[in-house]
Amino acid sequence: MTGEMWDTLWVDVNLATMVDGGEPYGAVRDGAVGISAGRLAFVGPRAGLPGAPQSLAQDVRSGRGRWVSPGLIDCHTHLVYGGNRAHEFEQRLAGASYEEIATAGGGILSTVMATREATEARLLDSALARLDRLLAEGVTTIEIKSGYGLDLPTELKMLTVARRLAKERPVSVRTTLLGAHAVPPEFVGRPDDYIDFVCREVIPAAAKAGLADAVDAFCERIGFTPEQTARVFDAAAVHDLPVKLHAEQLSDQGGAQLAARYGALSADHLEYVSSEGVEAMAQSGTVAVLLPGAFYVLKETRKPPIDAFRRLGVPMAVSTDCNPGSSPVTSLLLMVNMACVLFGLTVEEALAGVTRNAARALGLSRSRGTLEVGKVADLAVWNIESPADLAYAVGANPLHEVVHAGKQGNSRAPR
Ligand code: DI6
Ligand code: FE
Repeated sequence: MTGEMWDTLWVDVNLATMVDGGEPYGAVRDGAVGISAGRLAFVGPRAGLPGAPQSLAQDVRSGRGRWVSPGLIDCHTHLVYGGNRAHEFEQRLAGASYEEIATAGGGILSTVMATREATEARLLDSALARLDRLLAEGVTTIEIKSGYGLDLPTELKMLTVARRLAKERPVSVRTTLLGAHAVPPEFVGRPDDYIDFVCREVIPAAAKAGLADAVDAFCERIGFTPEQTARVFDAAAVHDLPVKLHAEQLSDQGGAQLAARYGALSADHLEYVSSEGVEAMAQSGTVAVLLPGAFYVLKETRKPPIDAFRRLGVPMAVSTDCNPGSSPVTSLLLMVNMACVLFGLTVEEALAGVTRNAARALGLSRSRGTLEVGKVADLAVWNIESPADLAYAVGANPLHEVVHAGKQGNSRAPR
């Protein structure tokens, strides 16, 4: 080959490129993937390679017929937090509701106390344990929210820990400031004053420190009103930060319409979204992030309107919502299964939900989410017969190895 050789060339692999519009899963049988300087330099059938493999790359690897997909993307997590809320799980099993526990001062606020007390080192350690479980299943990009500090130092501490995780492990981290998650004890009965504080102090400080890639809020009876949420979004816009929203998880607040009006990257949960909300999201191209773990753990019975999303072309993503209250989940593949079984997604839709559409929910469509030339070389290599195995085999982990930005990440089995 003339010019530079690629760093790595994978052959004898089947590709689930997850590129939309062609074969199911964007599949390419007997494919090849070339990697150069951390980016994808070739993606296609082996027969389309511009020369003999050995002439193309320093390092030629056989996948031995395995499947390669984009690295998985967990686009909605609260991975960094202190404490544990197993006792609330027991209370809910005994009949208490999530909202009752929150109103009585438990719920999010109990995690706020534990997170304020925890040192940065301790938060890092506990988050790493959870992160490692996600990475072991092929995750290469994760979004992590703040929201358990609700004061300036702790919100910044959480975001700092989230950024540090990307230095400790082969993973890309996107941080989201969720200052408007709940009203902290210092502002009880004064939610508007708390929103002022978030807008005037927390968002500017996080933006100035480069600690936030996006801003989120919890628009809910036990969270904030659409008006309060709009003020948070206005403050985010001042700092050019994209927005996302916890919308319509427990009740319909019109949050989806609000998110759409602000061109939000995503609206998340959406069990109670109205048809107006779905239409607004379709117009604005806002991704619907589905969180079957929270639906399952809270024994929710109302499902997000999957048919309406499909009909109107609202892109659907799927995520763990990893958090200590409503979704203590550290398996993205389990969420893929649950999105199919509980919500009725096809396997292809669910896998698009943890790749292509998850990238879009993070504003990363140009660099991640599919196997396409020019994108970051984030790959998951699987011991499976077909992509459907990833949704079908509950509790199995067929990951063989991971490549993050062109470099071999954690592998489960020796090659
Ligand atoms: N919705 C959720 O699912 C998480 N936050 C939110 O607004 C749960 C947070 C928690 O219960 O700790
Ligand atoms: Fe959440």
